[in-house]
Amino acid sequence: MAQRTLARYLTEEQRDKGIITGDLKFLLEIVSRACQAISVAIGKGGLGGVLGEAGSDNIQGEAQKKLDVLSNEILLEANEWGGHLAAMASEEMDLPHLVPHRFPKGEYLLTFDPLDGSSNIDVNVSIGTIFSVLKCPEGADLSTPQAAEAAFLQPGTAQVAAGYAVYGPTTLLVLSVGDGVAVFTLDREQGSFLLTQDQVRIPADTKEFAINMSNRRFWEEPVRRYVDEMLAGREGPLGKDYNMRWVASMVADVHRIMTRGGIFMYPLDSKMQEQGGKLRLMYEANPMAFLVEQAGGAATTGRRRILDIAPEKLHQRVPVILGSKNEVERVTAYHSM
Ligand code: AHM
Ligand code: MG
Repeated sequence: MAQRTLARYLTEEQRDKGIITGDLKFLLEIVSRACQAISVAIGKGGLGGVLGEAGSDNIQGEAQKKLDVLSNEILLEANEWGGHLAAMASEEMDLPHLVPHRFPKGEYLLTFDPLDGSSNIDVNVSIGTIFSVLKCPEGADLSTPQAAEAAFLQPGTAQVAAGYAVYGPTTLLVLSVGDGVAVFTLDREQGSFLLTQDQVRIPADTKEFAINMSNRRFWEEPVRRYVDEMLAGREGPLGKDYNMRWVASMVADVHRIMTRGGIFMYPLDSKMQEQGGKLRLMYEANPMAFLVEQAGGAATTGRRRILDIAPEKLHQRVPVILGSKNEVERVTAYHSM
């Protein structure tokens, strides 16, 4: 049987289920090409002069790495000419990027975190790209980048596709077009992503959690209670021993959960009370929540389902708790006691 490339998978989804359009297929194929280009740049490391600081700050005041800037440029350039997009928004850019006048415009909006896990770039640990696709509302004002922001402010339930690439020992593309989650592995010789797993399922129960424990003193009581119960192990109220993992690249931590279950938490803490959390709704929380739900897991802020949040601004941040359903439901319930 012929190996299923990403393009073939998308064509079959289009033909058999009718859930994606030709433009969406093209868009996802282009995004996957951009991820391949990012993977090549990352693979060169010190030889390609791509490591280290870029010497600039992004909109959130975070120092940009050279690879943050390069990955952002690769995604913008790959996507602006094809006629499938109305506009793009990125974690690394203050305002949306409009399709230049010289190119045709399409009906989709693309948001991305071009290089997630920036603190892991220079230490050769897995990093990734996260993306989300929305439909551009009819009649949206795209006359200026400022005006275009409103078109993006749609809840996560409106996503038509979401995915991430992990640049690890292998480069993977994990994708959902609203019909379960599929995993593609980059065949470097062939230069294409091949389907290696379809209909990923996250087990409802787990014995593994992921959280940055150094923030413990800043957490809210429900999260502290839940983590303390897990640490108490077999003798504690949960009656089992837990293992802990924290890569500090959301893509890698979420991918482990996709593979063998677990719970990931970047909860609200008193240090970032004002910002609303650490992770970004449009570039990180929504696409990951979409994928996790499509794989049978759950994703909340502790207080509500992430995908139901009506965004107020492009760079909004939210607390994130996601993964194995029963565990996410347990800690979410603690927030309402
Ligand atoms: P980034 O997009 O600037 O890389 O930040 C997001 C990352 C996530 O990938 C990860 O879960 C988190 O930040 C790690 O934060 P911390 O360094 O506080 O553990
Ligand atoms: Mg990120």
